[in-house]
Amino acid sequence: MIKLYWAPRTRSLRALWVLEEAGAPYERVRLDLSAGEQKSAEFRAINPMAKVPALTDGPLNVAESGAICAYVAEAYPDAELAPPIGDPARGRYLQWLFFSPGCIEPALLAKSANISVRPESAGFGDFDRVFDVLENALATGPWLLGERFSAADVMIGLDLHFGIDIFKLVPSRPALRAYVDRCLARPALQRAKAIEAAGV
Ligand SMILES: N[C@@H](CCC(=O)N[C@@H](CS)C(=O)NCC(=O)O)C(=O)O
Repeated sequence: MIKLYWAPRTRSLRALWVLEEAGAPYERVRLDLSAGEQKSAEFRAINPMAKVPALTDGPLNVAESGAICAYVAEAYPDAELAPPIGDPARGRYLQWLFFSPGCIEPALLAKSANISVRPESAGFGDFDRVFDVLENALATGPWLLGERFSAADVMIGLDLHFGIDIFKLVPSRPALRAYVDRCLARPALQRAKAIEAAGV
């Protein structure tokens, strides 16, 4: 059975949400980050980066929230969280899955740290371009792949929720706001948030 190593108010919410969407049976192991439990030798054997989330599934270890979303989507195909190999929608699915750590996170980091970078050198181009591209992708919606919800929405939906609602770094454009609200209305995300609030 999957064992999820997690902590509240972290990127673990992505893993909780995707597991809840998949309907996967899983056990949670909460780490106390302030006590440094993520730095134990036992946990570093699972994630050498000493960060949550990470999961084990029998002998398999996987860390990085994007990789966890991809793994869960493929391990539970009946939940239809990823277009299968051979489906043309898989191209965009993979693109959006990688867009979160590859473009959105660095754009948010650069903005919050007030770092300016040459758009030609920065993988994300520039901050406005990232959110213009997302706004355009969501113009037809309701999800990044149109009518199909996918694990990429877990990554990007939470990036936008945090970027707009929590860190207030991303301007709340109507298409982005409506998309975040659709994500927040999903029962699986509500269950994940309830787990986070309960802390167990
Ligand atoms: N790229 C990683 C980032 C994971 C990450 O930064 N986790 C933070 C919480 S959001 C953490 O574990 N921090 C504790 C520490 O670094 O000691 C992912 O997407 O999973």
